[in-house]
Amino acid sequence: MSISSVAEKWVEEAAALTQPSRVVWCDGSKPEYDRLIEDMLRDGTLLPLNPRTYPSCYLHRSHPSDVARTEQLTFICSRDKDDAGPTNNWMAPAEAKARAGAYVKGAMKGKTMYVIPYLMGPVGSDMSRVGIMVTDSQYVVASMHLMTRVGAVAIQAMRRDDDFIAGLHALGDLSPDRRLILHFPEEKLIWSVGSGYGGNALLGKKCHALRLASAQAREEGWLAEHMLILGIEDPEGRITYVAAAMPSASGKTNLAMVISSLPGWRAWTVGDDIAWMHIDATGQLRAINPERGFFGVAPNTSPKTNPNGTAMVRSNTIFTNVAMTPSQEPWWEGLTPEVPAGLTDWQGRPWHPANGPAAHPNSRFTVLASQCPSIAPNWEDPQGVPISALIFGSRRSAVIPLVFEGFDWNHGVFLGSAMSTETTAAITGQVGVVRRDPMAMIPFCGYNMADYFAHWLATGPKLAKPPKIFRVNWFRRDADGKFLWPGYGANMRVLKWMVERVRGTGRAEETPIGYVPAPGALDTDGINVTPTQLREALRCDAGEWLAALDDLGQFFDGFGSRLPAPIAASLAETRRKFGA
Ligand code: OXD
Ligand code: MN
Repeated sequence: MSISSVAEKWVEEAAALTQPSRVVWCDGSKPEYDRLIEDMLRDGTLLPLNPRTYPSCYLHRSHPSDVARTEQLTFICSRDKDDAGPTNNWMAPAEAKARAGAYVKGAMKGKTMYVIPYLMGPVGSDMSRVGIMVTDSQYVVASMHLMTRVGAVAIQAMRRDDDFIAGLHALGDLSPDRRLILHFPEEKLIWSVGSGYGGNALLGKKCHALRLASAQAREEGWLAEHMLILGIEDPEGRITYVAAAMPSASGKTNLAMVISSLPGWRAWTVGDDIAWMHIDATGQLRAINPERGFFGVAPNTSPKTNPNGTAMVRSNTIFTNVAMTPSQEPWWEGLTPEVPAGLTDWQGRPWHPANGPAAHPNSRFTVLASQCPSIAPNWEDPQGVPISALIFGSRRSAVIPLVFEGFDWNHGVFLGSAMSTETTAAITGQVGVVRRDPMAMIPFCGYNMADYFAHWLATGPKLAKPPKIFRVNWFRRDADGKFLWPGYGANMRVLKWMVERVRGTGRAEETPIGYVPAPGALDTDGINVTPTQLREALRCDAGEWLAALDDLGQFFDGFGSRLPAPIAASLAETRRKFGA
C-alpha cells in the first residue's frame, strides 16, 4: 500500500501526540479482522455468542456511562462561530485543540495505535470519499471493518495527496468529564476522545459521512444527508428509488428493509442511514450509500417488525449492550413476545426488572450490509441510484399527518426545515421531548443550518426534474394514545402512493401544507385501518398548525438574517393559507 506523504505526516503527528508503543496500519483483510476478534475474546472486550445459532457473533459491553451519542460534548470548531450557527455547539479551533490535547496527550502510552484508511462509498465511484483515522480501540477497528471499506481501496481512491478526512480517536478514560467530539471542517479534521461508542467513535459514520461531509458537499456541490435509500419495485418490475430522512431510532432501518404487505410490491435496500447525493451530467439526482454495513438499534427489531433485519444478524455480527440468554444468544426487548428466563442484562448482571430493560434501549448490532436479504443487487453501483422522491419523516404523536407532498422543491425544502421530533434513546438525555430537527440533521449538520437550507434551495434549480418531496409521520396517535397507522409493512402503501404521484397517477387533495392523498387514493385493502382512523391520520388542523408555525417562527428567528428568504416566505404563506 503506498501512502501519500501528507497522510504519513499526519499519522506521525498523531503518534507524537498520543505516544503509542506500536503503530499498525490496517489492511482491511479477513485475517486482520479474525486476529482482532481473537484478541478481544482473550481480553474480554468481546464475549462469544452461541456458535451454533449465532455463528461468528459476539457481544461487547460498553462502559455504562458511554452508551449513546453525547451531543452536548460534540462541537463544530470553525474559525468563525457564525459558521457553526445557532444549532451547533461551537468551540474555537485553538481552544478545542488545547482542551482535547490535554486528554489525548500520551493517551496511547503502552498501547497500539491502529491506522485505518477507509473508503466511504462504493469502490470506483466518483462520489466516494476517503478517511484516515487512528484509534487505540480494537472494537472500533473491527467495527470500521464492517461499516466501511478499509485498506488499499481507500488509498487508491484519493484524488490528491491531501484528499482525506483525518480522524484522531482515543478512548481516554471514558469519563464524560473528559470526553470531546470535535469537528474542524476547515481542516477536514476530527478529534474524538473519551468515548468508545457508536457515533462518537466510529468516525466514518456521523463525524465524517455527515458532519464533515455536509460541509464538503456544500463546497463541492452535492448533498450529504441522514437518509436511507430504498428501491420500490412495482408488480411490473419497475423500480423507483427514494431517499428518506428520519431522526435516530425512528424506524429508518426498519423502513430500509421493509417487507411489503401489498401483494406484488417489494422493497430493495440500498442504505439505512446516510445518503450522499450528486447531480449527474443529465441533471438527475443520484445517491450512494457511503457505508458498508449497518449499525442498527436492536430493541424492537423482531421477526414481526423487521424480518430482514432479524435474519441478517444471525451470523458475523457484533452486538453491543444487548442482553444474553442462558444459551448465549443475544436478546433485546421486543425480539420475542416472551422474556426468556435467566437473562443476563446489558451490564452483565442477572436481569431484574427493577434494573430497567435487559438490553440498553440504544443497544446495537453491527453487520455487513451484504448480509441483508433485501439488499439491492446494485447497491454498490459506482453510479449510484437515480432518486425520484425525497421523504422527511419524524416522530410526532400529534399535528403532523401520516403523509403529504410539498408543492414544489422550495416548499419541500421548507417542509424539511420545519421538522420537529420526539427524542429517542440514540442520544443521552430525556426521551420523548419534542425538539426541532430540520431534515433529521440537527445533530449532524457540520455548518450553519441556515446556510444548509440555502444549499438545499440552490440544488433544486440544478436538477432537470427535481424529486418530489414528501413529509411522513408514522407515529400519530388518537385521543386514547393508540397509533393511528399500523406502520412497518403497511408503510409500503404510503410508498406506493408516492410512486403514483411521481408517475402522475396518484390522486391528491390540496391543503395549506401540501397535497394529501385523496379519499380512496391510499391503498388500505387488507390492513386493519378504519376510514375514521385514516381520516384522523391524514387530518390537518388549522389551530394545531398555527401554534406549530409560531414555534417554528421562533426557531427560525435564531438564524437572524442568514435565514434564506424562500424559507421565511413559505412560513408566511402557510400562515396566510390557514387564515392567519
Ligand atoms: C445512528 C444515529 O446511530 O442516528 O444512526 O444515532
Ligand atoms: Mn442515524
